[in-house]
Order: sequence, then C-alpha cells, then structure tokens
Amino acid sequence: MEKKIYKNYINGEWVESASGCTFEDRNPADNREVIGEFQRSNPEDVKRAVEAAKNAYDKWRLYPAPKRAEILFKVAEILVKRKEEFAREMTQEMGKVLKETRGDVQEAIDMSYYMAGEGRRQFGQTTPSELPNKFAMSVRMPMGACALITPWNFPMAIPSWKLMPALICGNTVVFKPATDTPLSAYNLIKSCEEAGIPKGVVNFVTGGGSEVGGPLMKNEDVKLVSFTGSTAVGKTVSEACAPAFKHTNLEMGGKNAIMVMEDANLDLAVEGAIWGGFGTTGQRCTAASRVIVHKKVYQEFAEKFVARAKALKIGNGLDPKVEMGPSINENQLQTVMNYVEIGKKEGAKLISGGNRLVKGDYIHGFFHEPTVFADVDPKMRIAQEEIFGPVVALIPCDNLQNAINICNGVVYGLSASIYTQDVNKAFVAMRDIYTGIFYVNSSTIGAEVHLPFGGTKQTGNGHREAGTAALDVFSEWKTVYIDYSGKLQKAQIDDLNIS
Ligand code: UN1
Repeated sequence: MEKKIYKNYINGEWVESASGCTFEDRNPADNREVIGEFQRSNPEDVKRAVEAAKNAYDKWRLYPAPKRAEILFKVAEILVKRKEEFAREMTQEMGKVLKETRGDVQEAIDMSYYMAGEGRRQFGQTTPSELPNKFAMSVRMPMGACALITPWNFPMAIPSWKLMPALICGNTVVFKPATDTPLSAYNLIKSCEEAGIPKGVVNFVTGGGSEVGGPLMKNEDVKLVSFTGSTAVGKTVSEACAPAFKHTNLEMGGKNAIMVMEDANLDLAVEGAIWGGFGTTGQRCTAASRVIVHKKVYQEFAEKFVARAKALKIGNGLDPKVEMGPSINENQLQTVMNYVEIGKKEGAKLISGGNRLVKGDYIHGFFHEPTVFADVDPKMRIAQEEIFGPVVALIPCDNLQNAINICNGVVYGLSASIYTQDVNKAFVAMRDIYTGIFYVNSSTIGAEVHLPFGGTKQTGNGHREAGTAALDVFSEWKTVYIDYSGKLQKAQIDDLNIS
C-alpha cells in the first residue's frame, strides 16, 4: 500500500493540523508496514472543529429529518459498495480477521440504514390534556455540537453507533477516532462527504487523548460527549463534564461470563466460548473472558475447549485460513503478558498457551497464544479485571445460583450468557443476571444495531447506544402544551364540572 498523508476534515475542508506534525498508523500484524500518516492535531484544531460544528448547527437542525436521512442512506450505500476495500484496510490497520472486519463495516451499514429510517420516525407522545381545549405532546430536540470519542476495536461500527443517531437527531459532530485506527474512521467520514453532508456538520480530528480528546470534551461549545473506551478514561470524561453538567454517554469495560450448565449442549458451548474468548483476539468489551462451568461437565468442557484453543490458526487476518489476529499494539500485548504472569502468581492453572509468539514472521507483530487458565478462583484478578486479550479464565461452579453469583460478582455489567437445555434455568438466569445484554445458548457477542447496547455498573453511566435508546442520548425531550381555550386554564387547580 502506498504511504499516504491523511488530513483532518474541518468545516467541509481537508486540512493539515496547526501543529504541522503527523503520526504513523502501522499494521499490528507486521509493524514494519506503515498504513498511512495522520494529523497529530492539537487544541487549536479542536477549537476550529468545534467552531465549525457550532456554526453549522442551526442550519442542520432546521433541515428536515427525512432529508437528513437521505444523506445517511447514501452513506450506507457507499459503504455497501466499498465494503470489501474498507474491510481489508481495517484488517491491515487493526489486525482482526477479514471475516470480522467485514462484519464491522456491515454493522456501520446496518446502523446507517437503521438511523436513516429514524428520519421518518423519532416518535414522541401525543396524549390527552387534563384540561379542555388544550393539546399536549412531546418532541425530540437536538442538542448542538457533540464530541464523539471512539476506540480501535470496532473502528467503523462504534463510530457509526454515535455518528448516525447524532446526525439524524439534528446535531453536528466533532469526531476523534482512536490513534490506532484512524484510517477506518477516515473511510467513514469520506463516505459522509461523498454522500453530501453539508460543511461543518461532520468534523474529523485525529490525534491523541491529551492533545485532542481532553480539549474537545472540555470545550464549552460541546454539548455532549459520547465516549467508548476504558473505564479509567471514562472516569476522566465524566469528571471533566460534571462541572458544567455536560451530557455524557459512556460505554466502558466488561468482564463478561458464559455460564455452562450440566445439561448444556457442550459442543455448542465450546464453540461459543472460543468465539467469545478469542474472537477479535479477545479485544471486545463484550468478550467472554470468564467461563463458569458446572463441575459435573467441567473436566470434559476444559479438555474440549483447550483442544480447540490450541488448534486456532494465528496470523495475519488477511489470510483466509487465519482465525485470530494480533493484539493492537505493543502496550496491549504487554498488558496481556502481564496478566498471564499475574494469573500464574495467583495460583491459577495455566492449561493452554501463555506465551507471546516470536518465531518467524510473528516477531514483527503483536501475537500471543490463545491462553486458558483453569480452576480460577472468582476473586482472582484474572477473573475480575478486564484484560482485553486472548486470555480466558475457567471457573468451576456447583449449581445455577452459584454460577449467577460468580457471574454478577464483578464491577462490570455488559454482557453474559448461559448454555442450558432447561428453560427454567434460562429464565432464572435471564432475570437475575445484572448486565445490559444477555444471551441464551449463544456467546456473549453478537449485538444487533436495532436493540439497546450497553451495560450496568462500571460499564456505563445508565445510557444505551443503538436502537431507539441512542435517540435518547442524542436528543432531549421537549414537552409542548398548546392552549386553544382563549382563557387562563390552570392544571391541577381548575375544577371541571360535568353536568
Ligand atoms: C464491543 O465489544 O466493543 O456484539 C462491541 C458484538 C458487536 C459489538 C461489540 N456487535 O460483539
């Protein structure tokens, strides 16, 4: 691939950063390969982008939602046309296998079509008034310039979860993508430009957290910050926005569990645990990093699971035979290796993997073996903390109630699942697991765009993305009363006599 310098997109123009500096986007499967150079933006760029978003807002909010929708629909069609190209570039820039990056682009397509549909919905309520000759309704109101700050693990899907609902509600945006995946973000923004998004409505500024993210969330013209990333960074967003009561929508960590009951279809459960634990190299907030297995089937499950984990083909995600790619960067790989050491020290039994891959071409990337710890105590750090890598903790349990307690016994609450053939067990778990997403006889991953996505406890701050829940993030309700009685009527006070 030809090395190219990519620019910021501010007020409808592709511009260089005021800093005059760029940073490199490299392939985590082969770190020698530079995908492109992106602007190392600074607070001055942020200021200009917010200014542009602020100025474009009044026109955009008054442009009818069904017309805004037509632009979103066009974005979807451009993504459909260029899906394969964008998926390949995504695999090159962040390492997950081509099947998954196709899914990532598809998720952005789905979200764009879905939110285009909302252009003709965004339903409010109309309801009778308690007074005669008075009309009552509620309508959604956009909020202004929104900041979107996104992670690298779903480089196009997650930005689309924020961008599309923000736009359909009539907001303008400044988008700062993760520094590890600016190309996929660029491809999405380029598609918006091609679809005819008016100038200033979508602004794109690449660069680091302290130079771009910090100033962006603190800018007083930014009305809402939508962030997906670590709980630690989410806390700083929350704190930065609290003094001005700026709206925040935070999607953060997970420590998701699959519960495998004694009556489960074990092969299906193994399949789900492999996909949940090692899909995207374990770098999903919805990854199944814990598998809680009934002791009656624990041994058999562990053997089958390890056999599958050991057989996984690891390598460059562009190779169709490869099933698991690298970690995103050296830092993330070091975190994984560090947790493997922690697990060993805590006394968990390492039954598969545990090492960085260094032979041959692996040395140029950030590859790690799929790793399985057995007999993990639910209180151990490897069973409590988000690792974001290919490390799975197997935890034995005595019964359903015990499994539920273990599953709920972490600070996060994103996703969970149960494998059982017993409908009663499935319903009890569905009721008692305190997560934002729950699956029966399926892995912890597989969210669809038209349903709420998000989690409880330290995973989120009470909001949900996707579905109509996303509209609640990117709009505020305005309740409107219209009195056509021609006199002063008083709610709760007037006496109405019928005779
Ligand atoms: C994430 O885990 O970071 O359900 C997002 C899924 C995907 C989205 C995951 N559709 O796994």
